[in-house]
Amino acid sequence: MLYADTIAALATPPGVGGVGIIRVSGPQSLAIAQALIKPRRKGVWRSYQMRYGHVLDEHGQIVDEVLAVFFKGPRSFTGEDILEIHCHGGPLPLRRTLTLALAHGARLANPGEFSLRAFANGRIDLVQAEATLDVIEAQTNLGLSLALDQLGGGLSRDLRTLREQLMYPLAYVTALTDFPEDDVPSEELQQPLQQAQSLLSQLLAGADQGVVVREGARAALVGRPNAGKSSLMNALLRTERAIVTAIPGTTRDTLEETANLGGIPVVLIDTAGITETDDVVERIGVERSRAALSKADLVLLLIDGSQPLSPEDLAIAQLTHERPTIVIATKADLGQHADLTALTQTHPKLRGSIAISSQAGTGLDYLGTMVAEQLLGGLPLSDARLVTNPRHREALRRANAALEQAIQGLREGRPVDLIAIDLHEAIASLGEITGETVEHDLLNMIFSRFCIGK
Ligand SMILES: Nc1nc2c(ncn2[C@@H]2O[C@H](COP(=O)(O)OP(=O)(O)OP(=O)(O)O)[C@@H](O)[C@H]2O)c(=O)[nH]1
Ligand SMILES: [Mg+2]
Repeated sequence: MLYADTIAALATPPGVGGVGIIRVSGPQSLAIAQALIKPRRKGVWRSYQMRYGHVLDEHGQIVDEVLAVFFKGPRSFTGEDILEIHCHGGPLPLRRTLTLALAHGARLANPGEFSLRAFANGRIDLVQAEATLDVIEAQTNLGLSLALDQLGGGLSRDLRTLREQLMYPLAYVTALTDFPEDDVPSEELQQPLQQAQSLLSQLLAGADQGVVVREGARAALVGRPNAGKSSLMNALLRTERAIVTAIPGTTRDTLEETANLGGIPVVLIDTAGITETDDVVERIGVERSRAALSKADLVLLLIDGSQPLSPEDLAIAQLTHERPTIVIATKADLGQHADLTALTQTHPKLRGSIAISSQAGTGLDYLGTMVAEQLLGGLPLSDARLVTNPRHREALRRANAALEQAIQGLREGRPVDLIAIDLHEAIASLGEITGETVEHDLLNMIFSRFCIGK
């Protein structure tokens, strides 16, 4: 066991709830259970068995009525002895129980320290530790199922396979470095390397999509005043988030809210209608609209479909030429009077157009699918295993580059020690993902993102 000290923390969110859990991990866990809790039934603390009893303070006074479970290491989340005390979910019983645990030898855990211990004790690898956080923070069902796959070790298995495929060639070329006059059996080494490369490419191919599913993307709704931006925002959110009126210039400031579109958490940015104006507030709003536009991954350009296309619409369309754009003709329930040809034919980054009605609800599902598909790079969601974490994607890219170099080196008959260096580099990059070869600073950075008690 790596840690001599025992940590404790509130594992449930602070505040009032039905139940609140104090979690303790480390060699003192059992002693703390024995000192703190008086079980109703006599007997010893057995692993995985829940016991009913009372937490008593140093004077023998009852602090709370609790259920408690002891997990004997190494078959526990952290790999250490763990005690979980299920208190009533009020701040006072929880705080007093935690204080008692600290008085009996535990110290307060740092953010993510339970997961860090699980990692350090070999219970989970880094991918799984990060996936734990992703499960907690998942914003859509799709994000959740990808995180659960990683938590279950799906990605870790692929990475292990990759590593094994690279190990044999590495061992071979390393051995050959002592016999530089020997021929490299290039053919024999190419095969496992190419297998590895094909798996690596598969993982990388889905990674851009995976990262979007996990991190989400930003879509700005822009257009003339009264085009129907706020109405669409509300319709996509299925709630009356933004103020809608018939008065042009209703929205003054940008407004952000996350919607689940096709499994992707999309931050929708409602903006002030873009127009020439002398009104100081409105002008600042328009500035913000332009800023939102320039930062968006995707622009939703709204044109009031119930009116003919205007020069203002075309001028606003000009502003969107730099960014991928979907053109939306609004208010379809009033009839389609805007001819969008002039606009759609001149837009260099047009990604599609659609007529919708926020009021009647028509076209919204299809719009959601269009947005999701665009954000996924114009492709349907890959059914391969998805890498979702940008850190993993970055390491996979480095592994891939090194591997490519090794394969080419073999083909060109480069010195074996150079090929060994490339293979080493590839394996090390893969190890960074699972945490086998990872810098201490990076570990700290990753685990400090967790909350206390996780
Ligand atoms: N018939 C119909 N009216 C709509 C639809 N969408 C919006 N409207 C009306 O159009 C007017 C303007 O709608 P908003 O959603 O406030 O438009 P906006 O683009 O946010 O306007 P600003 O905030 O002023 O830039 C309101 O009177 C809405 O009721 C629609 O699908 N059908
Ligand atoms: Mg508005």
